[in-house]
Amino acid sequence: MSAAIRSRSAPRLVIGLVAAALTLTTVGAGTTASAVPGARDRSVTVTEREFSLTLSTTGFKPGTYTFTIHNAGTAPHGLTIKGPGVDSTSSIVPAGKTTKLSVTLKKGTYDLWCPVDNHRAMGMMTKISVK
Ligand SMILES: [Cu+2]
Repeated sequence: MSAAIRSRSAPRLVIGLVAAALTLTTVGAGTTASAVPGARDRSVTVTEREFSLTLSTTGFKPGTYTFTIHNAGTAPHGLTIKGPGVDSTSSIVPAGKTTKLSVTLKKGTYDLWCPVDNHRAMGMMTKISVK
């Protein structure tokens, strides 16, 4: 009987170790990708809370940007970007979580807002100018 119990718990330990190894591998791969020499780092962090959108960058040039949307509030939020050639909406982010949205910006003006309920009218909106 005791041998059966032991053999049942052993695979669980192995699965735990494999999961830990996979997590480390994923983190390592991400770090390597962003450190590729010559790659342009066009990333913007959007901090969202009730009820504001704050961008880490205000100067935009034409090109592809990855917006990292961090929900620092207590309600679910998201991000819509609309302007020349772009009409994209991120997934809705639960409180404390982060998601990403990549868009290619051209010269012009883009509106950014939270598409959840009436958050846009409550102040979760901003404009960016791409020059
Ligand atoms: Cu919102």
